[in-house]
Amino acid sequence: METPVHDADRMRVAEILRKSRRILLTTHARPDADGIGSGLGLCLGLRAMGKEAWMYNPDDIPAHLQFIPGRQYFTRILPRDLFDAVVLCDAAYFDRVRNGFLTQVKHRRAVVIDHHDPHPDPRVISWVDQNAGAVGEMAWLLLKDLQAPINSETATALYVSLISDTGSFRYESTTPRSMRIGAELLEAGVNPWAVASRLYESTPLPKMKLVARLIDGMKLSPCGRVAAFVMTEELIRATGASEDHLQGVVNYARSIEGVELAMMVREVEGGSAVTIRSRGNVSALGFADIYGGKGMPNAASFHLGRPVEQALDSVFETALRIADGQSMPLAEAAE
Ligand SMILES: [Mn+2]
Repeated sequence: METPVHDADRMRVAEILRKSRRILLTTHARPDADGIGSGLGLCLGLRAMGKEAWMYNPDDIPAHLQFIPGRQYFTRILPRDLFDAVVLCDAAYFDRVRNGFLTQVKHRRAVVIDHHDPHPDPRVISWVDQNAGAVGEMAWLLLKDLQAPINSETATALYVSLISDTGSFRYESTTPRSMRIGAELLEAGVNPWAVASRLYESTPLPKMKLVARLIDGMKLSPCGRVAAFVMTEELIRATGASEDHLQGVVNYARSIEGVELAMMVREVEGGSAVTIRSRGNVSALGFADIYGGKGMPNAASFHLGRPVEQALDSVFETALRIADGQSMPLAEAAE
């Protein structure tokens, strides 16, 4: 549900954009589908209003997101012009774009549009809606406030943001509003299968080969609730996979029936990087916390100063204890 506070913040942001002529959109470094989709969607919508809008990020649009419309307005070179407004999408702090970003770009107003934690600094003009499944939802509402002409390209960019951050309307972040906005974006000309096939059914062959090898060599607990695999440099080389392809491979282990805690142990300099994914009552964050790691309830990570095989054995044992301790009460309660 939207609160009046959000409405006031949204109106304030809309007012700033209405008055701005040159606008620079941006998102956090190593951008994802929500940041790029909402940023380029806003960029296209604002351009349709006759404004001069650009999107900047120090990192390139990831290969699997290059199809998002509007990339002709994306730049990795920090523009030197003066902007009436700089707008950060999908992050609270401008330093997440790059260190000192706000001091490096000439601007009159700085604006944050985000759906994470409320912005701690009241002096920053921010609209934060934690109930938004994706920032693309917020961008859509904003463009409607501004009565921006919205064509199928703008709608497609926003739709990419929406289905990515809601897991195609599967995650708990999905609300009736997410689905209503999804419907409106389809009415504005989005081809849902064209987008879904680019996002979810275009896995590069090396990645598929990598996943096959990993699942084949995966360690699975007798109870079937804990799964773990080791990612070595040799395996990456042997399958021809690239860094991009490692994104999300741990989710394949979590997606196996019965698995509640999945781990990827990767060979890195000085030891192992452990990535955790969980579901149900098992907390990935609680697990990572034991090792001084960080993350979100169902996705966390930490570093361990041991070689991968040793690290795997050690975390596997801990994982079994955690899965036992945290899942049984839920299972009992369900009976
Ligand atoms: Mn997001």
